[in-house]
Amino acid sequence: MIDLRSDTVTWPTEEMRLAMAQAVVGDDVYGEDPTINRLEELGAQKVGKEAALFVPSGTMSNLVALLAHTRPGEEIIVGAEAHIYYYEVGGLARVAGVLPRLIDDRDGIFTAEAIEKAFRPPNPHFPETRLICLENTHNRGGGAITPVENMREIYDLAREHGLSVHLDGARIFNAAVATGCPVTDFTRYADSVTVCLSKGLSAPVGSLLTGTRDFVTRARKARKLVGGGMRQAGVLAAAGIVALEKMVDRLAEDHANARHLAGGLAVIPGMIIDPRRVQTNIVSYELTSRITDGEFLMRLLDRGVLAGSSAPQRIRMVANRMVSAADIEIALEAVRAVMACGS
Ligand code: TLP
Repeated sequence: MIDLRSDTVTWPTEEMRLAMAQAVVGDDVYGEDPTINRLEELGAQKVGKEAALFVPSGTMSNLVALLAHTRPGEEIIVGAEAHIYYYEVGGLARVAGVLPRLIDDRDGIFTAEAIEKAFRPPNPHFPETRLICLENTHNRGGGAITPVENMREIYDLAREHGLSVHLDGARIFNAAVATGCPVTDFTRYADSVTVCLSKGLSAPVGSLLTGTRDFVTRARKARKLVGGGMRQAGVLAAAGIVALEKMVDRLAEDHANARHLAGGLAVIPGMIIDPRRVQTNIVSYELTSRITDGEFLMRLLDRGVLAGSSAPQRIRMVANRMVSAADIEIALEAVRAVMACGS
């Protein structure tokens, strides 16, 4: 099976499994798991922040960030297509109790101009705006990268207005590898950053929430509140250390495979895709022929290829370590065959 549904499908490497088996552990709620402590130090250092917190998932990392930055009833500025708003079960409203003020992030790129328009003047009718949430790379925006320059402008704007910035950097290492910029060029323009270890970096579980020491202390308490205080989770953190140390540079292979896939798809009739917009590992395209997304996915599955749909007639394929360049050719052949008999 060629699994292009997500980069979350990646299995841990042999080196990760070995590190997991040998991990020295302790009770992390007491702060006594040496492997988690090492991962948190390493993560903070890689992202250029004072501290980091190991959490089970990207969703929990973002939720804990909201809990640590805001109080119930406050407002956050967030993209209408952002993972925090779109895919996190409404945790922002249900658990953090914040009000989302939505901006248009359809193309996956944030600008200071769009964010500034969302600001409201002081007025007794309005909630207090506290936080700007960004996502880089942008999942529903097809893996788009918000350039460092935009991040800087948004951060300056946030500072001017006394707001904080949270970056959902689930795939921030993809942005760094694709642009050739150090990851800290992006992360310096956010007060807190979520980094996922279990996507392209192939760890089986886990994310890091990074920020100042003070912020991470508050986040640690919020993590406990939502049940994310793990005990001997050093067995998981061990894989995360391998992910950060060994798996970042190879993301370039996923990007090359995604580009190749996009180029191949662009010449197949019945779909709209602009390969120039494929900057990282996510390939998103629209079916314009009669075949529905559901039928398309089912027929691809019959040919041994798994993909996903992110909206009606919109297909998502994500290059990942489990899929080789040769597999991409096979996937393209399968798409050609499905479109030839299905359009
Ligand atoms: N994204 C998943 C699905 O939830 C859609 C995927 O397959 O891409 N931020 C971003 C930008 C993400 O893409 C995801 C996962 C998360 C946060 C949440 O991470 P997890 O799955 O660890 O909770």
